[in-house]
Amino acid sequence: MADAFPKIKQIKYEGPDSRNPLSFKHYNADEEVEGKTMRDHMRFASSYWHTMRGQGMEIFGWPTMVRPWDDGSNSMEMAFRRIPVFFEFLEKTGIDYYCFHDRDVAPEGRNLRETNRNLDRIVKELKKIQKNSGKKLLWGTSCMFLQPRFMHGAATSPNIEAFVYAAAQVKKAMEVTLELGGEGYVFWGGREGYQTLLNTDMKRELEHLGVFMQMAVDYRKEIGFNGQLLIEPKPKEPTKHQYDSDAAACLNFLRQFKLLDHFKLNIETNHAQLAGHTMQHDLEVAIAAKALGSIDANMGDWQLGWDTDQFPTDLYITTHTMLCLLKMGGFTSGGLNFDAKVRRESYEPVDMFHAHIAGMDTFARGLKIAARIRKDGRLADFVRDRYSSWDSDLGKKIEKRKTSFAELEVLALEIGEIKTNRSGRQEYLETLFNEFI
Ligand code: XUL
Ligand code: CO
Repeated sequence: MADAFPKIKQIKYEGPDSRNPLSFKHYNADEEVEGKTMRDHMRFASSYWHTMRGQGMEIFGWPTMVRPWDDGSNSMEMAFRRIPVFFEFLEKTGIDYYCFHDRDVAPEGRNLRETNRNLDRIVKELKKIQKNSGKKLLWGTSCMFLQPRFMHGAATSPNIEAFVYAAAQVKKAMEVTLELGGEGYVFWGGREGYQTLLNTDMKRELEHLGVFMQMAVDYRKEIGFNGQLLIEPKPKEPTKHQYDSDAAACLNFLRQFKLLDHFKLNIETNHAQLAGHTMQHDLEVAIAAKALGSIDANMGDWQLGWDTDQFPTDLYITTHTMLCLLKMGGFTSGGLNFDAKVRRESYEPVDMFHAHIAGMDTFARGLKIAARIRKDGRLADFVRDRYSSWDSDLGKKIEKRKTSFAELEVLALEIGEIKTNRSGRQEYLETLFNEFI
């Protein structure tokens, strides 16, 4: 184990009254909520790209986060040196899982063969340290958006060579995910979209994406990878329109290409917001289709129109998220991955701890609040009661489509003007929700 954070001890649960900033006030891993430990509810993961590769760089500013263990280079030597630092971090925060892109953990070589060799050497090391630490891979993915060869997209590029390269890259990334016992494999459509329709054949690009995903399904079967395949919606950035724009668009794509049985969705808070939705909206869409697989936990800023990937500290969002998860019955292979980065100004290594503690505590509170809302029952009762007219014989008849427009017309004439509408009580329900926050 490295000693990159010599002044920081294991983060412990000290309860809400603790004044120690490096402690959990609400996340108590072994505490049970609705018959399951918090650890098992959350299945927290840290993302390698932000935690280990984030440097606080943006278009107006150079890196601010010059880590004491990192020389900022993309060498193999650095790739090896980061691994024990990351696992020390996971150990000290009590986070059980991690996620990575192929290129986060190992640099590209002079050609694909050398790149794959680099990755193999690093994966060997990751496998060893996973075994010794008990930490696990939640999901792997491939980075097909940084390198200039993917400037026009990967599977949706007008250049067939980009498609070919992407196929080889995903093949390898799926193999290493299997090798590391990953519980899932994520496709986030890095540049699968367009900048202008003037140069774009949308129909053709989507068909290529469909074929690409079908080949991924084939390869998953071929290598005996039992992890869950996931698509992560996002409406824009880096391209102006990303094809996987939101949960509904992804489900439609999966249905069109007969992929629904093979994929679930990885819903990210900030992406749902960029799509003009709430996180709760996209979760409900995914859950209704039995397709919620995993969550990228972060939050955006309503004043900014881009993906700020902030650590989740908004109790309303985490409470709604946990309400959705409890309703669904919890994760099977998914988890809460902090696809989140510390602000550029929070440049000290200790901020990595503050940030993850903040996210974990905010989710733990969200879980406890959600469980109390469910136990109280008033919210669920209200919703159930709101639809009670449908619990009638007529309701069953319509829901089972045992009736017709003509039959309903006769009824409508009998009913006359509707006098049975009831208030939606939004303001009352918002106050009720607040009672628990
Ligand atoms: C980008 C994003 C990605 C995916 C993995 O906005 O969320 O980091 O989670 O490729
Ligand atoms: Co993400």
